[in-house]
Amino acid sequence: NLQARKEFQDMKFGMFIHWGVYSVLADGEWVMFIKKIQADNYERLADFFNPQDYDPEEWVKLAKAAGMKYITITTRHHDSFSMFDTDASDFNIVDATPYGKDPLKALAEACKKEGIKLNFYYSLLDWKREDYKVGKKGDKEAWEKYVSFMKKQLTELLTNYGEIGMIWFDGHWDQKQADWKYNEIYSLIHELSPNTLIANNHHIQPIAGEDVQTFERDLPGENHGGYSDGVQVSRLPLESCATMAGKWGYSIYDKKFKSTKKLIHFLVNAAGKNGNLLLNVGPMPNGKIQPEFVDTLSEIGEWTGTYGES
Ligand code: FUL
Repeated sequence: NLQARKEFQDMKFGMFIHWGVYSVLADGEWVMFIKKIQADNYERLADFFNPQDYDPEEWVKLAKAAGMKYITITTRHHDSFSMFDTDASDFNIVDATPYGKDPLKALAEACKKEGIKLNFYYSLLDWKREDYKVGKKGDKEAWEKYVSFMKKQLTELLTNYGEIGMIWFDGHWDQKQADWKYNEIYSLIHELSPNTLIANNHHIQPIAGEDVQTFERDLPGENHGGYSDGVQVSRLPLESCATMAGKWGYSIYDKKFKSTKKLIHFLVNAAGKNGNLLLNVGPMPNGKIQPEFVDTLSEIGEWTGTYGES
């Protein structure tokens, strides 16, 4: 969809949001893997996830004031926890937490109201599901089951939240040889929602059906993040994603805050390559964005307000 691609390319600056049940442990979004937490123990975290101070309107206004035009939020990360109302898995924020509400619904409404595009991050890799675990060892039936689980969730995500700008896949690199059935998955997305773009953080050359080429912690054509080795810049719209400190998910240990100046340079350098910058925040388990990020985003907003196009 050329028009939607062009609109995306013109947006230049977006907010990435990594928020999930891992936020409760305040040690980044990889905590389950790094600390080797067993699935049944990890499940208990859901009991403590109650983001009572979550106010999506506040997030959207913060993004807007920073000069951002879109938001890309994690709907389900590698830990398998769904941040939305889903019939495909019980391990989700509505059924498994005291909060019991769908934060994406409220975010979609706030975005619509404020004229901000909403995109969904979706993990291909799953650390918890049996069908993924068994499937990746070669059990075709289990793999088939996992793929249909993903299709079911993607169908929900593309039918229950209004028009979604993009599905942003991640985790391909866990199973480079696997048959991810991109043909089927991408056609499903295009059928359900012709204007929804597809990006995949697979760290390889774009595959048929993709609309945007994404670079993790990198400017297009560079390999500072170590994920883009040998990846050539394509003719698709480009997007770089970056953190404001070190981790993507909220961490109380992560104090390597990047300066406003550094982040503005990154934005300008990305724009200079006609790419977008997707700058990440990892909200706290109570639903608030930490003050350091709020301050830096406000300062970036002063700059974009002066030098950016409105
Ligand atoms: C990576 C993931 O493993 C990180 O947790 C994060 O989501 C980043 C944007 O992509 O591949």
